[in-house]
Amino acid sequence: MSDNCVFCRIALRELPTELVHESPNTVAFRDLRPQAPVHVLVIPKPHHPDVATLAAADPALAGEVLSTAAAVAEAEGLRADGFRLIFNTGRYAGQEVFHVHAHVVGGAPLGPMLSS
Ligand code: DGP
Repeated sequence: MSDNCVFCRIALRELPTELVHESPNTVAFRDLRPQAPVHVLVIPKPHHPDVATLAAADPALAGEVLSTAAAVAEAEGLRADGFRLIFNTGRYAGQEVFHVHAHVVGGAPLGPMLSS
C-alpha cells in the first residue's frame, strides 16, 4: 500500500469500481474513461509504480498480471478479433497513475498503435 495511491485503494476495495476479475495477487476493473468498447485495467495488488520496476522487483507477479490480462481478454470476448495490451510507462507515455496497470482494450478496430 502506498499512501494516496488510488489503485492501491481500489485493490483494497476502499474505492468503488466495476470489478471484472480478482485473483489472490491481481485485480481487474473497468477504466473510468474508456477509450474502446472494452477497456479494463489489470493491476497487481502490491504497489509498484510501473511495469519496469515491477518486472525487476517481482517477475513472477509481472507474469501474473499478463496472465490475468489474457484471462480478462478471453472473458470479455476479445480473443477472436484481437485486442491491445498497453503499459504506459513514465512521462513520455503519458502515465497518469503510478501504480502499474495494463490496459486491455478491444471490442472494435483500434486504429494505428500510435497517433501521428
Ligand atoms: P495511464 O495514463 O496509463 O496512467 O492511465 C490511467 C487510467 O486510469 C486512465 O485511463 C483513467 C483510469 N483511472 C484513473 N483513476 C481511476 C479510478 O479511480 N477508477 C477507474 N476505474 N479508473 C481510473
